[in-house]
Amino acid sequence: MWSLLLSLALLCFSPVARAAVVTINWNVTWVWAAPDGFGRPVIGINNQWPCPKIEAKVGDTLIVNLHNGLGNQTTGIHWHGINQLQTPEMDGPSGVVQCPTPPGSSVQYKFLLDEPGTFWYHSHEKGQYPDGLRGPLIVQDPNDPYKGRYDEEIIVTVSDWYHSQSIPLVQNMLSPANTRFAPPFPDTILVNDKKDVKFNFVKGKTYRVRLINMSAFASAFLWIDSHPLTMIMSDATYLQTETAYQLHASSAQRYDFLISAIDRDSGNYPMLLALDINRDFRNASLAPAFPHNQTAWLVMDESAPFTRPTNNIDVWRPADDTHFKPLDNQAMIPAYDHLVKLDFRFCLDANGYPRACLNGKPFISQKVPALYTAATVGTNNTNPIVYGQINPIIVKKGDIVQLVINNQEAAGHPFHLHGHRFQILDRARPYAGDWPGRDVNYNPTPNKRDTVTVWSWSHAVLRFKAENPGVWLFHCHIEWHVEMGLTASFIEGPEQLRGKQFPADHLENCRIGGVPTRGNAAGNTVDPLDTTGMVTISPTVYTGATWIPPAANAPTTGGNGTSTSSPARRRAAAVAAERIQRRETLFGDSELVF
Ligand SMILES: *[C@@H]1O[C@H](CO)[C@@H](O)[C@H](O)[C@H]1NC(C)=O
Ligand SMILES: *[C@@H]1O[C@H](CO)[C@@H](O)[C@H](O)[C@H]1NC(C)=O
Ligand SMILES: *[C@@H]1O[C@H](CO)[C@@H](O)[C@H](O)[C@H]1NC(C)=O
Ligand SMILES: *[C@@H]1O[C@H](CO)[C@@H](O)[C@H](O)[C@H]1NC(C)=O
Ligand SMILES: *[C@@H]1O[C@H](CO)[C@@H](O)[C@H](O)[C@H]1NC(C)=O
Ligand SMILES: *[C@@H]1O[C@H](CO)[C@@H](O)[C@H](O)[C@H]1NC(C)=O
Ligand SMILES: *[C@@H]1O[C@H](CO)[C@@H](O)[C@H](O)[C@H]1NC(C)=O
Ligand SMILES: [Cu+2]
Repeated sequence: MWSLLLSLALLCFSPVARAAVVTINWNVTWVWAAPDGFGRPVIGINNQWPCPKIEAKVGDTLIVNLHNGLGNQTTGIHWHGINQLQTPEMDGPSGVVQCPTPPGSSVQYKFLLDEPGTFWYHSHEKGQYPDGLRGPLIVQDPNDPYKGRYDEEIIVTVSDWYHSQSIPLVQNMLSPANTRFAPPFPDTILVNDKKDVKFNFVKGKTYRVRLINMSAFASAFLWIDSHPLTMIMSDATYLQTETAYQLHASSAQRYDFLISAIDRDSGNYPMLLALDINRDFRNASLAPAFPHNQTAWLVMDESAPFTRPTNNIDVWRPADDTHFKPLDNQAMIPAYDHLVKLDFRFCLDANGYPRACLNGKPFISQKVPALYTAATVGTNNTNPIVYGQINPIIVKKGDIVQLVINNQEAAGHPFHLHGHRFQILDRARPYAGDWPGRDVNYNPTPNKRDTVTVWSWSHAVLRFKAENPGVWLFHCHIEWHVEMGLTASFIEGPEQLRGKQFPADHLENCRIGGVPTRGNAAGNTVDPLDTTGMVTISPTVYTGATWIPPAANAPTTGGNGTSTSSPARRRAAAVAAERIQRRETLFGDSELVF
C-alpha cells in the first residue's frame, strides 16, 4: 500500500554505527492548495502538500519508493547536498542520470546518508519543483559537536511562490520577445509553506534553527529582532561558532544557527524574511524596501502584543558566508591538476530564443542520459564529443579540480555542484570582474559548501577532489536559469563508469518513455564519435515535464534541432499552456530584471 509509512527498520550494518534502512513510500500527486490564500494545483506527495520532511541519521540508507501519480507529467527527485558515493544513478536529474519517470510508473532511490546536516530534496525534472515538489531532508548526527548547546530544533524553510504553474511561466520566459532575459517574478514569499508562522519558544531554552532556502529564484534575507544568531553550519559543513545578525541565503543554501530565548525575554520577537530583489548587491541601499517580505514570530508569550516593528531595516548587511570557518579547520587544498574555467553570459540561440550560456553554449538535453552514455560507449567515454551539447567536462578520478566561474552578468547567481562539497577559495566582490588568470592570496581555511552565490560581474574560485565517479551537474540554482541552459556536466572518472549497470526499474522507465539507454548522445552504438542526430539547438516549443507518449513523440528534434517538434509535442504544449492562465504582466516590472 502507498501510504505515508516511514519504517525505521532492520539491518545493523555495523554494531557500532547501528545504521538503519529508512524506507519511504511516496505517491507524487496533484493537490489543491492555497498557502497564501490563492488556490492552485500544486505537486504534493501522498495527496498532501506541503511535502513531508525526511529525517534519518548519518550512516542510514534511505530508500524512497516513488510512484508517479501525476497522470500528465513525468517526474524525478534530486537529493540536494547528498554526495551519492558510488550511487551516481540515484542523484535524480532526469535525462542525465536517469530517464524521466512516466505517469503510472515507479522508481526506487536507494543511497547512503554519508554525512550529517540539513539537506533538502526537490524535483529535478525540467522546471517542475516551483510547482511545490520539494521538502526538507534532515540527517541527524549522534556525534554532533554542538550537542548539549541546544535544547530543541526547528526547521525554517523560505521560498518564493508563484500563482501560475511552471510550464507557462517558462514558456513566457523562453520567448524571443523576452529580450531582457527576465525570469518569472514571484507573487509572494512563503515561510514553512505558509503565511504568518509562529514559533513557540520557551524562556531559557536554546533552539537550533535549520534554515533552508527552497526558492526557485529569489534569495532571502533573515533577521531576528534582539536575537543574534550563533552560526554552526552552512550547507553540511560544521562551522566554528560565529555571531551573525543578518543572513542572506540564496536558492538551495542552508544555514544552521542557534538562538536562545534568554531569561530577560518577554513578549514576542519578529523574525523578518525578505526576498532579495537588489539584483547586483553592489549597493545595499539600492533596494531599501523588499516588497516580498514576511514576519514570522518567536512567541514567548501568546498573550503579549505582536507589535515590535520590522520595517526599520533599511540596509541589509548580511554576514559573508565565505568567511565562515569550517570547524574541522581543513586547509585549502594546496594545488590542482585540472583548471576548469566557465564564463557565464546570457545568449541567444540560432532561433533568437533567450538562453544562458557557459563558455558560449547553453546546456541542451540529449536523447541518451549522459551517465548511460558514459557506461556504454567504451573507451570513447573520455571524449566529450560523445555526450552532445551538455557542456561536458571530463575529469579523471583522483584529480584536484580548480573551478573558476566568471559571472559576466549584472546579478548574483547561486551555483550548485552535485555529488560534492567544494572549498570556496575566493568569492570576489561585486563588479570585481573576471578571474585574473592566476592564483592570488586565497583564504587558507576556506568554507565548504555545495552552493555558492557568485556576485554580479565577478567571479569565484572553487576547489574539490574528483573522487566520486559519476555525471555531476554544475548549475545555477535559479530554476528558471536551468531551463535557459545554465548547466555544465562533470563526467567524473569515466574509466570507472565503463560497463556500469543500472537498476531494472530505471531501465524500464526508459523503455516506457522511448528513451534509448545505450550509445552516444544520439543513441549511436556503432560509431559513438558520429554526432549525427545529436540535438544542437533547443526546441522552440517548451513542454517542460508534460508527459508525451513515445509514439506521439517520434520523430523528436532531429539533426540540428530546428525541426523543433512533432505535431503531438506542439499539441501537448498548446494544451498545457491553455489550461493554465497566462500572466501577461510577467515582464511588466522593469526594475526587476536579473
Ligand atoms: C496515487 O494517487 C493517485 C491520486 O490520488 C491515485 O489515483 C493512485 O491510485 C495512487 N497510486 C498508488 C500506487 O498509490
Ligand atoms: C533564497 O534564495 C534566493 C535565490 O538565490 C534569494 O534571493 C533569497 O534571498 C533566499 N532567501 C533566504 C531567506 O535566504
Ligand atoms: C547607493 O545607492 C544610493 C541610492 O541610489 C546612492 O545614493 C548611493 O550613493 C549609492 N552608493 C554607492 C556606494 O554607490
Ligand atoms: C515589507 O513589505 C511592505 C509591503 O510591501 C513594505 O512596505 C515594507 O517596507 C517591507 N519591509 C522591508 C523591511 O522591506
Ligand atoms: C571510438 O569509437 C570508434 C568507433 O567505434 C573506434 O574506432 C575508436 O577506436 C574508439 N576510440 C577510442 C579512443 O576508443
Ligand atoms: C537545420 O537543418 C535544416 C534542415 O536540414 C536547415 O534547413 C536549417 O537551415 C538548419 N538550421 C540551422 C540553424 O543550422
Ligand atoms: C496536469 O494536471 C494538473 C492538475 O489537474 C493541471 O493543473 C495541469 O494544467 C495539467 N497539465 C500539465 C501539462 O501539467
Ligand atoms: Cu542564475
